[in-house]
Amino acid sequence: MAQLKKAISPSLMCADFLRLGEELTALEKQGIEYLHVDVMDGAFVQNYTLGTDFVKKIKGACSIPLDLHLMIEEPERKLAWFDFGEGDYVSVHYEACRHVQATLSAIRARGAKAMIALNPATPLSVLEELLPDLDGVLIMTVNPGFAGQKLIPQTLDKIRRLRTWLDGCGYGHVDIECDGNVSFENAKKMSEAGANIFVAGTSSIYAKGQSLEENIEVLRRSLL
Ligand code: S6P
Ligand code: MG
Repeated sequence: MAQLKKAISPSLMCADFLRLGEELTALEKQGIEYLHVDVMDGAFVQNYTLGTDFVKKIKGACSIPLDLHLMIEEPERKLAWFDFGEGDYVSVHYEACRHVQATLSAIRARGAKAMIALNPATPLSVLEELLPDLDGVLIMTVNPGFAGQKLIPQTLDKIRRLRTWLDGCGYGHVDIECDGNVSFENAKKMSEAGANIFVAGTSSIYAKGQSLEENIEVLRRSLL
């Protein structure tokens, strides 16, 4: 079993945009590992969120590596629009991309880590020919498009099967990120199933009633 570091990736679409600077400083102080930036194009998913200028601003304002989640059609034609580089993670959806292998290579060529994101209905078998090109797999544990949804339960077993498969065929170093309803309770189950990067949104660190710092502390504890 691979021993990958457990990392938290706050979903910035859930942040308080009127206090974003303060929140980024708090995340840096808390030793947060990545910043999850959801990019939606109104075509691949039924919503619009953060875009190219936001990515550029965050990159210049903060030392935490980006975790760019591109929920956009034909990401292969649009990678150059985004400001990412060495040490950042970039995920493209298998379902949205016709030239997946070439796209993963293009991400790596910029020094970034290449990830494939899979919708809940997309089987793990689509990864078979891509293993050498992958630094990580993002398992959607809800359907992409919106924060505040409920976990699709069978995705827990999908994480478990993926971890077992990766470890068993010499790809134990490949990260598994989970995205969607990563609550304190679900995070523990996802971690036990073998995920190691946790997208934290309205169900955990941006949950109302407690501070960002308190919520991060509770989330870290549930990942031990
Ligand atoms: C959803 C997006 C996610 C959400 C995150 C929100 O399409 O990719 O990254 O922002 O899932 O978290 P929560 O806890 O509200 O589900
Ligand atoms: Mg996301």
